[in-house]
Amino acid sequence: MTRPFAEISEDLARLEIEVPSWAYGNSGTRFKVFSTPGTPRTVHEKISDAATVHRYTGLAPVVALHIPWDRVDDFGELRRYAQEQGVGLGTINSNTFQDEDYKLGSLAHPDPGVRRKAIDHNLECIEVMNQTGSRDLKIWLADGTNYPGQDDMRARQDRLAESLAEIYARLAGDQRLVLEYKFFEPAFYHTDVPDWGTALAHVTALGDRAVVCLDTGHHAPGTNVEFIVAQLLRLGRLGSFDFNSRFYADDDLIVGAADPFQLFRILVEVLRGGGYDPGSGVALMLDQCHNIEAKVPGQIRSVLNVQEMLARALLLDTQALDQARREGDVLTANEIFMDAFYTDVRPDLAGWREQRGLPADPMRAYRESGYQQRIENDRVGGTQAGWN
Ligand code: PSV
Ligand code: MN
Repeated sequence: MTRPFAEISEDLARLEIEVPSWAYGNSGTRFKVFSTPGTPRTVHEKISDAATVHRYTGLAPVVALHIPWDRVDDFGELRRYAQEQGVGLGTINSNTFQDEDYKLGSLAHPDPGVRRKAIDHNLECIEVMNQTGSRDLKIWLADGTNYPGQDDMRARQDRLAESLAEIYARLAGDQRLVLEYKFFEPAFYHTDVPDWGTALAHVTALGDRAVVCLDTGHHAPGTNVEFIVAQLLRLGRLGSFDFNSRFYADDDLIVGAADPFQLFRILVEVLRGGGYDPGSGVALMLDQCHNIEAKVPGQIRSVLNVQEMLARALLLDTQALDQARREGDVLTANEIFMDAFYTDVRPDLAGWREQRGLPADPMRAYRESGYQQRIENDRVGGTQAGWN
């Protein structure tokens, strides 16, 4: 028992996914960063690839940038270039985890000089946002400690709060500070923003324009992530997702690859909590790396996976579900939920795409387009983009 596909057609058309520029560059595990033929050498080439994903799917109109990986002299020009390619520039991700100075942390570092440097980097990112027209500054911190006694965890929270307050004060208009949590890595004994509760405490102290980013790979195994989604939406503090898939840790695999059912459950809660309503402010972003697969089709697969699970979540017969719940009919409620998940929406989605002038099978259309061969032939020489 599900809603008919025709009923969800218009809602599906609102889906906009923000793709990460770094998904198109070489990135990787701690062991080996493999290079792929055709990998972009410049930010412009990353944006062309992202625009290609959008052209074949209609799903990815915005590209998130990471500073300094995507630093250019003229962000106004980059913005215009992106527009010409048919995409916009989205979230600016700051990076205070790759400089020697940040060995013992950044915004929570015991040395005020290092904290200053990390704050200034985030202020520079706000300046970038002013030029790119981006709404969100996303902060993920590698801050934490490896050994008990290494630093005063409580003092680190105070320093972090102070640093964040200075950054937040610089935001203007509708700009937002989005704080991302992660329960471990690269710090292993404790991280300074390990969980949604800590992130929530910090953003609440900052003000209305501070919200939380939920990276699906940043929880302990077995965590009920959709509960966190429900709670943050309920409190009006879910700012964005970093979607990806994990088997063991922060694996950064293609979203929906490891556990499509979890993605479905998350999207059900997003719908339930108004996170997909127009103007909700929840950015559906990917945070992935493609280490052994080709990157552009890897991103196409990713956005299609989100679309498929969103379609299934939209098909959920919430009226029938409410009734079963009111009647305390546990098994019927579960059956209605599973009916939506088990519905194969692929044929309907193929028709839906064709009606909108998109390829019915974007993966195949990309394979047959020659784009991959073209970038592999053209992009020789120069340095492939990566994590440095
Ligand atoms: C940290 O693991 C993280 O999830 C943050 O979002 C970083 O910005 C990103 O990965 C880099 O890929
Ligand atoms: Mn992330």
